[in-house]
Amino acid sequence: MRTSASVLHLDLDAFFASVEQRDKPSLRGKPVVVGGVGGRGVVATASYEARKYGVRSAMSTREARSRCPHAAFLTGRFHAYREASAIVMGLLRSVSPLVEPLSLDEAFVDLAAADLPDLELATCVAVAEDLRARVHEATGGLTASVGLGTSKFIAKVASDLDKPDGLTVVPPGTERDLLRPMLVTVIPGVGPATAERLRRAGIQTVADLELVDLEELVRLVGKAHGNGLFHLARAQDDRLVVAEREAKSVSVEGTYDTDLTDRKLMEGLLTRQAGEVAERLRKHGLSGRTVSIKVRLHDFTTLSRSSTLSSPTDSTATVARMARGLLADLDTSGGVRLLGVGVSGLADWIQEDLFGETTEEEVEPLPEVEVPSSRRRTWSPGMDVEHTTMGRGWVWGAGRGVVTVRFETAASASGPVRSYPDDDPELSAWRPADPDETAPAPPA
Ligand code: DCP
Ligand code: MG
Repeated sequence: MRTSASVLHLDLDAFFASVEQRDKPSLRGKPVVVGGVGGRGVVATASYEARKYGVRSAMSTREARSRCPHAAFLTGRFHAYREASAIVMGLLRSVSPLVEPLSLDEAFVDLAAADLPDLELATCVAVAEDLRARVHEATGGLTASVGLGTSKFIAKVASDLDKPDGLTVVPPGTERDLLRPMLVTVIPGVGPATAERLRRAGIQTVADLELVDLEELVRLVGKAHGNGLFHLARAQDDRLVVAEREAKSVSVEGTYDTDLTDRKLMEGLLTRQAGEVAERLRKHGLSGRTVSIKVRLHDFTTLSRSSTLSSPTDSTATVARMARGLLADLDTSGGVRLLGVGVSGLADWIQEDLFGETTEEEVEPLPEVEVPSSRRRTWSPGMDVEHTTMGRGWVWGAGRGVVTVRFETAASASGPVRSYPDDDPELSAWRPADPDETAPAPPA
């Protein structure tokens, strides 16, 4: 165990929503909900103004609308999130070579690998405060919350304690006092099912958990996890901050004797393969952010496509949905000989539930990924548009043949609203110069 609070965890506040408020001045200080806006959509995140009304990640958008009807409901703009993320990760890497991103908006930084005079508490705190200020500056106003501690576990717990825009330092030696009153769910890997199993055994807080000996714990939650739980309950965590993970992936493929032409069948096969991949991920306690498919055509040309989530998944439903979405963009009319599904960008720090017991129900509300399709011309609320004379703006709403746009950008003041026929040739979707939402993977 370290003796200095040199593990830093940084997590941006209400990330997607904050990026929307930055780029849409009229929404600053207002409730904003980002997620699926359709009938069965799910909230990806809500601004802190919307959280006051009880809107939460993974809640159905329907529920969110009833709790906070006056919020702006927007679909995601992943290009903007990726761009902000890259700026932040770049800043972190300027502090230390050891930066381990966990998702688009959070990362560990190992200050012990940074070029610092010492690792005294005051030194680490100064680095953290400076970093927070620089993130704010470099991203055009996003705020980050930071935790400092002697391990990944403690740093991550700490960054959550004073959100938004806060810094929490856990001085070496005070870790166990901090954890004791907390619910067991604070421990990475303790999801709803494990928490319930522990609760039935009368264990609700970390303090309760500390009283359970290893043997009993193994009996309760199994050998592999009992061990981890035993140590984490005592704040014993010596996992390293790792900059580059080994390129790992889990994939499944099948070859077919006859050329497949039925799309429904192909989708069914991909769904089944996604199930096998997700099962293997869960079995090994892994999750991954990048889902890819491999398709070999009748003429044996092989195509690969991939798409990346904002946070890792091990859910059959999510992997299957993404795989089917990727297939939708390919021309398979000539027939298909091979289909495969893979997940890469693997992490062993699963945000949902380390014990691989999350039900599909619980995993389903993961980030809704919009598989981009260049052929569609739909106006989703929040998307970037450009008008030949009015310039840049965003879709405020659309329906009944009309699209309403607010003309403003991060750099402008709150701007005017105009409506147009939804096929107005003067209006077009706006994309940054380097979009690449779905970069084709190198040929397999
Ligand atoms: N996200 C998502 N679906 C979820 C959870 C998160 O799409 N179920 C996305 C949206 C978030 C981003 O990931 O903006 C970062 O996730 P966080 O858990 O860090 O949540 P926020 O940054 O939104 O809020 P907080 O201030 O609590 O960190
Ligand atoms: Mg965050």
